[in-house]
Amino acid sequence: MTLKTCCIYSTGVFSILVLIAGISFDLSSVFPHIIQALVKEQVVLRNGTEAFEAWENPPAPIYMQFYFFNLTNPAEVLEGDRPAVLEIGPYTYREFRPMEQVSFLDNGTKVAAVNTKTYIFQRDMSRGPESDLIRTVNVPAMTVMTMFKDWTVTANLISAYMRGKNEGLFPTRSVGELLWGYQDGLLKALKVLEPSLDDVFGLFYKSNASNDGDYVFYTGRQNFQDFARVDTWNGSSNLTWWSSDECNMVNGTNGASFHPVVSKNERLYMFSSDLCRSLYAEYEQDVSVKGIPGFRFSPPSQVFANASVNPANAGFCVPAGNCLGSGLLNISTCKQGAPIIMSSPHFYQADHKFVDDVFGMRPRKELHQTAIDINPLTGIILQAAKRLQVNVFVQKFPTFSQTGNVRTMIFPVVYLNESVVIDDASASKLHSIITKQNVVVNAPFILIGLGIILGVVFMLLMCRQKVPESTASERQPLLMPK
Ligand SMILES: *[C@@H]1O[C@H](CO)[C@@H](O)[C@H](O)[C@H]1NC(C)=O
Ligand SMILES: *[C@@H]1O[C@H](CO)[C@@H](O)[C@H](O)[C@H]1NC(C)=O
Ligand SMILES: *[C@@H]1O[C@H](CO)[C@@H](O)[C@H](O)[C@H]1NC(C)=O
Ligand SMILES: *[C@@H]1O[C@H](CO)[C@@H](O)[C@H](O)[C@H]1NC(C)=O
Ligand SMILES: *[C@@H]1O[C@H](CO)[C@@H](O)[C@H](O)[C@H]1NC(C)=O
Ligand SMILES: *[C@@H]1O[C@H](CO)[C@@H](O)[C@H](O)[C@H]1NC(C)=O
Ligand SMILES: *[C@@H]1O[C@H](CO)[C@@H](O)[C@H](O)[C@H]1NC(C)=O
Ligand SMILES: CC(=O)N[C@H]1CO[C@H](CO)[C@@H](O)[C@@H]1O
Repeated sequence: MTLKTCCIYSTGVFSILVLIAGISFDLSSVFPHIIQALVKEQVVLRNGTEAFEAWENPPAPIYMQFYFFNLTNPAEVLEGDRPAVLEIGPYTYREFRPMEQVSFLDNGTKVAAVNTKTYIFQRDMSRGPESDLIRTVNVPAMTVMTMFKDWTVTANLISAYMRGKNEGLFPTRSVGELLWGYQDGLLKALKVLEPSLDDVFGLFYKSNASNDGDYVFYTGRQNFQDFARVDTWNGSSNLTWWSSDECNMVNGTNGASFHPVVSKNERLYMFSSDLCRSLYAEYEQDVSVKGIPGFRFSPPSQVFANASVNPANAGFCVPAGNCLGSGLLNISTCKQGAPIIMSSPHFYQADHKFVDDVFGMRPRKELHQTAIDINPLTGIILQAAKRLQVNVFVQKFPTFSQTGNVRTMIFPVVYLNESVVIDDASASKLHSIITKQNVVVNAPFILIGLGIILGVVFMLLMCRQKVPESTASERQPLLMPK
């Protein structure tokens, strides 16, 4: 055998080996397992890892945007008409939420921290200044009236005081006051009787530059699925109900960086203290954010359905048996008795009667749903928007003339959109990771392709070798009998 034929035969053998290797790698999915192992290696909160840095100081800017509903027909509403509202916004704040007082516990399997949030007003991303005036329902008055409605004597005194001060049901207040707090005259007067009372009211009063308590997170060292999951909050480990945390958590993951490797049929659990409960989101569609592929997850409508549609929600009828319609959540107990009802913006996914009750509600999926887009290969959050609306349960109290002839309704005050989009630096880093992973994931197919090409080369070489040999030595047509 010449060197040349030897080469040709090794090509053939090699092509078969490469083919076998490619097919067996593909069948055993060894490369995806290697990637999983690499991800596991990365997904741990340890001083120095990138995951730790991103967790400690989320690199992408988070924005909190508020949209108010300005009431245009207060006099008619007091007469019993439907309210007509105009959406006014956005008023945008940049949200900073670093982890502070970080210390590792239990040999690095857990980490304790507080999450301090600061909101900085962004005038250039807002419709107007924080001094813009909004006409909406008087929440402190509504709260006080709800509390004292059955105490005729006290109610009469309070009602007389309000008449004296000319306090109505629908005053105007500035955006800044409504969000971050103002001293309320009625609460101040009541404080004389009850010194422990706080006379400042604001929807996000005390939320700025403060933390909401002590957290202990899992670092993911023991089990990477536990990465950044909350173990305890203020010493309590019962985090699915009544615990409070201002932010959204994906299975306890605080905010927006990582959810280890996601599949389409998975449920993502989110905890929201604004709702005092946890929600889940399900796969909805494929998306692309800054050129990176992702899965969009959003809460299905059953999450918000009333107890007769989804019996699992019976626990959210408070007091027991007292169910509001679909899409509403009574969080009065969370808010010191203020008659606050949460919903999706514009009552998206809620019973249509709430939309019909207020002129100016236009629910739209793209604008008003909560959604989170996750890159499935890495679990990194590409984009997220948490959207919630704050409403007040308004009703007529015979003991308070201030309520006039107002109809019983869910009155929308403001909705928020807390959103984040992956920053460009992280996006380009992610791009190259995904490219590399694609190469690795496709390695078996590349091997199979290579095997086929080598096989073809081998066959061509075999044919070329045979033809010249026979013509040269015998000088006879190939298939002629001798
Ligand atoms: C992480 O390491 C840096 C530098 O070594 C140190 O200053 C910092 O305190 C460490 N952080 C924690 C939470 O241990
Ligand atoms: C702490 O972790 C290290 C490395 O993971 C291990 O070798 C050591 O035994 C652990 N110590 C305890 C007390 O668990
Ligand atoms: C929040 O607090 C920071 C610093 O304490 C301050 O600069 C900022 O203006 C405050 N934001 C609001 C909305 O009050
Ligand atoms: C909201 O309505 C009030 C009363 O009609 C008006 O004075 C105010 O300018 C409106 N606010 C905005 C931001 O348009
Ligand atoms: C909301 O819950 C509170 C406290 O449980 C209750 O007193 C109130 O009646 C409820 N509101 C509505 C509108 O059901
Ligand atoms: C629950 O929702 C369904 C559908 O929206 C509605 O027909 C039903 O009346 C609601 N039940 C209650 C108790 O609100
Ligand atoms: C937040 O949602 C609102 C509508 O709900 C939308 O108009 C706005 O553009 C969103 N903000 C960001 C930063 O995506
Ligand atoms: C992926 C994952 O860990 N999912 C868990 C999220 O939390 C809920 C309950 O809080 C669990 O049931 C899920 O298994």
